[in-house]
Amino acid sequence: MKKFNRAITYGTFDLFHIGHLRLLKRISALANELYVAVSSDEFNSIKGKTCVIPFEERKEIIAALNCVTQVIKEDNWEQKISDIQKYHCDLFVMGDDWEGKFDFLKPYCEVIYLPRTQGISTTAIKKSMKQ
Ligand code: C2G
Repeated sequence: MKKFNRAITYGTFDLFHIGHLRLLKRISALANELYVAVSSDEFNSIKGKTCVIPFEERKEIIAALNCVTQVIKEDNWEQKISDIQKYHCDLFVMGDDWEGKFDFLKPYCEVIYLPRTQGISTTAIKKSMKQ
């Protein structure tokens, strides 16, 4: 048995890379199940991000991972509390570029921020694609 039953995490996961994978694998080591909320294309434009890979393909990639139990859609900033309650999550995890930003979830579940994988980012990949 792992420390937690069901973890949830949120992200765009555009141009899926080793930093995304390492985060998801580390979360799955903490919980029996891992739910991943993938940002919709519409929500990404609200986040000020333009995606290279459309939502349906980003969702398909995440859903194919052994360590992922379920993929849901992230449509807005406000859905986290209701998601955590709806899916009975006892753990919320994000990379530490979000350190402290989701502490309002602490009354509902454990909140953990894990160190990001250094040296890789979707932005860097996009830049190298342009050259
Ligand atoms: N990440 C990481 N290491 C990297 C790059 C990303 O650990 N080198 C983590 C981020 O910290 C995040 C997750 O991978 O927890 C997904 O990153 P993004 O796709 O960039 O997601 P983001 O735009 O941060 O969206 O409501 C929350 C937002 O949807 C998060």
